[in-house]
Amino acid sequence: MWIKKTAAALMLAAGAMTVQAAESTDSIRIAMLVKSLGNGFFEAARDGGEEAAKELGNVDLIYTGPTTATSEGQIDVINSLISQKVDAIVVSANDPDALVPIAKKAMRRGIPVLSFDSGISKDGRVFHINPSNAELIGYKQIAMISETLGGKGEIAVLSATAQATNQNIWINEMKKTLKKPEFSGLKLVDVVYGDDQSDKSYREAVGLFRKHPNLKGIIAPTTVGITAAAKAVADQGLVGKVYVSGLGLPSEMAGHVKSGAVDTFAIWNPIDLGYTAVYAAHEIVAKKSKGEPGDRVRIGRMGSLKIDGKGETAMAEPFVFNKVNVDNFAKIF
Ligand code: RAM
Repeated sequence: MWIKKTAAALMLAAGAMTVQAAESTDSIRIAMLVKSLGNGFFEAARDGGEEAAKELGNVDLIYTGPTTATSEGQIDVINSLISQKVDAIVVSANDPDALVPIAKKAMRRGIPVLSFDSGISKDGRVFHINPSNAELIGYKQIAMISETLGGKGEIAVLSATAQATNQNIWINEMKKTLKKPEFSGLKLVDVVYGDDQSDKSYREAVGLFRKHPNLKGIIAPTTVGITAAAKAVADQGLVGKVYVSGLGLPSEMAGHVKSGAVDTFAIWNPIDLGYTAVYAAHEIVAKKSKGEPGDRVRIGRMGSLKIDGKGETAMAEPFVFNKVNVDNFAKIF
């Protein structure tokens, strides 16, 4: 910071034209475009992004997203970010393919697009940051509900939107996991979508109870869906009869673990994920890495990311929460 300011002061002495150049290269504007606003998971990712921006010193973070989780809404936002001439976009995509043309347009204009959390297909981004290995995320969710239910019973999935890249990949992995002999006692009877809206997710959960009277478990691979489903279980007097598991934030789930609607759930650190996405975007804008397959991208306190042959990278393992540890983490995210 001191060096940068001194350099700017020296340039100021040298003349007005140099000052303009110094100003335009001074701050890097990185937009974090999330699936939808009002989602605690992305607010934690934003906090991580802000931490990275502060640490890097020359980054301004623009946190943005549509009000509902649609690709149309995200396309409008990207159009406006292109007109604002931001320096980079990190996006959690509502659809793998629908965003490709607009993301390509941004990249043609010199704005690198990275996806994180929920990916854009290969042609629409420099690389994608997975929070964790998809197979493991799918496996963990089946293993958690299986343990709670003693390996037996009807289960359903309450997902986010029907087009969400990340949830669809995880559901696919869950279906593969269910074919393993150790999970043969579990029967997947339905997959429904709450669109990452609390009220719709709640209604879908209640609909599952009505449609499947023998339902024993709901897996919600979304932080919005899991809280809504847990609330529905408690409200309908189903604690002890139907268990909810999946991916949730300890801060939103602690009460539901205590009510008994939830035995275990998992997640990775959303603050670290947001920090990583913004840090990595900075490295690309600053031309410290091209982000090509095989490259390693530096990410500050998180170490580095290695980009694989498909232009993707994965972070840590999902962490499992229960009544013993949930309160400790609830203070963090
Ligand atoms: C919701 C979103 C997000 C997902 C988490 C687990 O907040 O759908 O994309 O990663 O849940």
